[in-house]
Amino acid sequence: MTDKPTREQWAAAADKEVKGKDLTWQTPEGIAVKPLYTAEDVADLEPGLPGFAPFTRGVRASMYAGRPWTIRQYAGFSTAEESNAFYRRNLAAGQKGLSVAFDLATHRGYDSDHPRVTGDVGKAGVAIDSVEDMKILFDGIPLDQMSVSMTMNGAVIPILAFFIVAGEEQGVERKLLDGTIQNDILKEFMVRNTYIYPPEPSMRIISDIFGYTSREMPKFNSISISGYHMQEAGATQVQELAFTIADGMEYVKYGVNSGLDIDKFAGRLSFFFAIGMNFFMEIAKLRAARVLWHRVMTKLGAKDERSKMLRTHCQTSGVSLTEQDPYNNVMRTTIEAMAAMLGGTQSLHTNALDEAIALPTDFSARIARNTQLVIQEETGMCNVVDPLGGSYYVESLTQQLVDRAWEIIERVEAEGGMAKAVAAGWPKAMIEEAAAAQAARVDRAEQVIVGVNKYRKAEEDPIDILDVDNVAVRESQIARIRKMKAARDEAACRDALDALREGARGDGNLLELAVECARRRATLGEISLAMEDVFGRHGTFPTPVQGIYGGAYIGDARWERLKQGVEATERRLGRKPRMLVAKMGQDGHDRGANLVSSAFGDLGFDIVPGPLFQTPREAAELALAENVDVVGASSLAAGHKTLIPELIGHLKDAGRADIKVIAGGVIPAQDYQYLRDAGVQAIFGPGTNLVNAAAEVLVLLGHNMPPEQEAAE
Ligand code: MLC
Ligand code: 5AD
Repeated sequence: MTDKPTREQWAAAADKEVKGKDLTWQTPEGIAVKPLYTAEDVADLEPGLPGFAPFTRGVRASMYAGRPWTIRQYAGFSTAEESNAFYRRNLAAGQKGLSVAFDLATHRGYDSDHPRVTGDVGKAGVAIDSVEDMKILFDGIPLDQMSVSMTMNGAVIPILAFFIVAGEEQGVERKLLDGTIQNDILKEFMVRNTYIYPPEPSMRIISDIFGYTSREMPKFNSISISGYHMQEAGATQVQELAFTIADGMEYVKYGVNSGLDIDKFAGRLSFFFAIGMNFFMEIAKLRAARVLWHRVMTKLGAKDERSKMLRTHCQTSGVSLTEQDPYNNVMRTTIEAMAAMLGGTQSLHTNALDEAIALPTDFSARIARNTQLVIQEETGMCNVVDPLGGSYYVESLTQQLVDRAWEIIERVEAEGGMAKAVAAGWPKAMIEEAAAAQAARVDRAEQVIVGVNKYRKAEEDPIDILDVDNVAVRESQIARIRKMKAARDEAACRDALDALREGARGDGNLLELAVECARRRATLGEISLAMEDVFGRHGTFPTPVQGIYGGAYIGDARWERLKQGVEATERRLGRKPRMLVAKMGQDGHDRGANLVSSAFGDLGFDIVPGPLFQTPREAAELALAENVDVVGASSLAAGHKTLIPELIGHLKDAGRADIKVIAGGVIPAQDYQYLRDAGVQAIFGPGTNLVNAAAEVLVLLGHNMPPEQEAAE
């Protein structure tokens, strides 16, 4: 009998094969992943059994063998009628739960007739102005039988009130309403930006919802504590994990401080994570999240095991998908969906292949949904609980993620909790630094994106995409608002709104008061405004990170030439070339804008980072006041065809047609000519290399760039 080979012998053999090359992989979260894991790596680790604390292996004993995860596709666009029809088609084809995407006007508490939202109505989600719209949205969908998730954070009070009243008017008792409201404001201040009120009253709203739902809606998940948007904004998995768990802790503390018994509401807290392309890391992340939540809830004094059980929804990663060669996105989503289920998610959304450029069509939504159906019904993957349990690598990664996330959670706690950390701004800065570092890795092709920075096609084949006519949607919404207002009992509606305003001043339960407003046919804008009268509206200014993107290019010959180009332009202009990075409409997706500001700033441009949510007129006024040479309009929520031409019109009216306007973001190729005809001088879609973009802008500014130097490398 020969002796078993040792780890040392393996190392020697591997070393020989690769001639001594170091095979350790340094992940973006700073974890050194070795090429081999063995029993030695997990000697002290015992993951336990599924359905038992600390739930490393899953929250149910039987997991998918007993019941597969919920196929819950996030969707919404145009009017309530159109979204309702889309939901019904999807349910008929195998989807199991609903998940509502609202438009940005709704998110930010504006009715469709508000002048600030002309570009946003019905675009990134469905327009909901009142309980009448909500009733249409769920027409023919019994709310006591279908679980419904609603992604709403800013205007959470009116939306939840409309939902409750829509149920009431369907004949469904509140106690039977099943679903989830996102209701996670901390990550809005950090990364997603659809807040309305300042932090303090926003946190009160959450406690009020915990209070109301724990009393009245025992089946309803009162929050979906979300790391998804952190990863989308560029967070590493460790950051996503740590800040999400820390957010959860903060909500629990607020709930307890508002007088609630922890075990009365904690069992209905739920979570939401992104699942990106780092396959094993994502699986380990979900396992680690459960361990961490069990740990913190025990610390916070929960007794009931259900309070310590982390149940989660997952969505495959939007940012991992590409405009280029879009069918690759089907494979990416499949891999991510597998990671989500191997990690033990309770509910899953799989993105559509046209994600990088538009909302799903029936065609792309079918493939996305079928991705889950194929995994559930064809592969046998659901028959064994936590099939990766005991994998040396996965168990070891799980523990490393727990440890690293715990370090960040301890820092948050030492500094007084997540609300304070968010106010201080360091989690956001940390995420933006990770985003800038990642952008540089991708632009330098150190991180491969197939079809974008490697194996790129010479010619892209256009795909059919969904286009929403927001002018028509807005008109029909306005007509419905008018009709409803004409028919309502005006005095009763005003009384209900006054009571809400008073409740906001005092300590009335805001949701309870808003339910009465909804019954009285108050609109979303009116309910929001009643609270805004007391709480005010919150605004922030971006602070782009410096030196991270440029730092990755130190010593790079082309980067140096571009810097010289910026300097030459500066000499010619008598000052640094100045660019306003503008965000117009209610589109709060600021990752792209922040990256452009960082990269261009590092190259020597003078950047004016525009505030979020400007109207085209406000953006034009800022451009004039700051005397910029270029306005870069970043658009990710489909408002570009309305907002950018309007901006150009204002600049022209002011006699400053010389200011160059460029556009970037989620802009389908189909719209390029329309924008060019409107005067847009350059368009940068998803997957743009920022160095190439800067070169193009310098040429626009009249810099004479030797062409052979500026061909994209
Ligand atoms: C589950 N059940 C089982 C079982 N598995 N029973 C026996 N044996 C098993 N193996 C039971 C559960 O106990 C539960 O009942 C019921 O079945 C439903 O299962 P669930 O696991 O709770 O699933 P679900 O209802 O789908 O709830 C999942 C959730 C929830 C808890 C994560 O919060 C949710 O659906 N979240 C979705 C969030 C979402 O869609 N967000 C979209 C964000 S998009 P009981 O009675 O115990 O409840 C976004 C993008 C943007 O945010 O715009 O930025
Ligand atoms: N319909 C479907 N998916 C949507 N997403 C955003 N809005 C919608 C919508 N209306 C998805 C995208 C994005 C993530 C935040 O949610 O995948 O990345």
